[in-house]
Amino acid sequence: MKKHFFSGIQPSGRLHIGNYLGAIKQWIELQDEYEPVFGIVDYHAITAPYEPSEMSARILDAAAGYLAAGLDPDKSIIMIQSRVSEHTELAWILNCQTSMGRLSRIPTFKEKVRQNPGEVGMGLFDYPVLMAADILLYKSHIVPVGEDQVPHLEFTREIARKFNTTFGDTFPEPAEVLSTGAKVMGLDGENKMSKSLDNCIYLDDSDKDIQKKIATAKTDPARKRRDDSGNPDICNIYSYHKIFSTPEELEYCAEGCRSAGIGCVECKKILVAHLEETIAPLREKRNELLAKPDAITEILLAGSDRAQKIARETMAEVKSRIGLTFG
Ligand code: AQP
Repeated sequence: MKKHFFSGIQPSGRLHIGNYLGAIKQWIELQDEYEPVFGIVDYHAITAPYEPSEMSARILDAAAGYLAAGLDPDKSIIMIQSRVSEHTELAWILNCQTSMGRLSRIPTFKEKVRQNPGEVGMGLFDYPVLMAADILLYKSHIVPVGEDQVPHLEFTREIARKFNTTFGDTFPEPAEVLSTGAKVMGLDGENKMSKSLDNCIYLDDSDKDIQKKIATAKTDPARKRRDDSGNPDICNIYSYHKIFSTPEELEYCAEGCRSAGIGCVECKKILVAHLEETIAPLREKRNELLAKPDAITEILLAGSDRAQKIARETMAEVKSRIGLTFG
């Protein structure tokens, strides 16, 4: 029997290259070795303001993105979080083992408060506990995530340790698995690429969208004219080159920038070609899949049922450990 692990993405907007490089690309590499559970984590997506009438379409869209990128429903369990109520049930039990002080110190929470000072609900505060429940429910030993999620994994290990110490050995302490695109910066060059900040190259962007976005994206702010030399180390476009370009192109762009041998326009052109090459097949496959929404729905419902079988076993063990076994 292959081991399981859980990872997921919120249906809080269109998938972007940060989601792809930070998470999905690694998921595909791991689906032969494990039987992973990939969630569309809709309970997480309702922790920020959203439009209820759009949620089902967003879930379908996320699933089409997963499948287009290469997730295989015969190898991986692709599921919807809210269809497996054990996620929130375990979150409640873990809540009872969590201090408010610890949650308030998690950097992602502090960042969300900074971005939306008027919108701090309990759901947002409690987000890491639900995420810990998602992971521990499937007894994950590893979790492939982007760098932004590392503090949540640290918290998950702590809560697993605390539960094990208090009630007996139940959960493994999961380790994060980071990829080369572990932190993709947004087009603004200031924040990580994020659906809610709309600073993204999306996986369904057209070639034209990509060209337009990169043409207006910030570079080294000190390089004002073509003849100025620049510093690739502080250029956001160069940070994308590091992910997408060949070593020769990297050298060419870095050297050309420092010596003013090439301008930002040429440097961006090389990047655009790579982005188009990466995104076009994903976009086309996604559109094909979305033309048959019933087939996607079937995969999601079957995946949710498979996930629930595993989740129920864990919950039976958890309830027995904590003494909720009356009758
Ligand atoms: N910019 C990024 N670079 C690398 N990895 C990233 N991930 C997200 N942004 C980047 C990884 O994608 C997975 C799913 O993330 P999520 O959608 O559940 O939540 P998020 O990290 O909060 O993503 P967004 O786009 O920033 O969503 P919003 O704006 O709704 O909060 C995770 O593994 C994450 O590391």
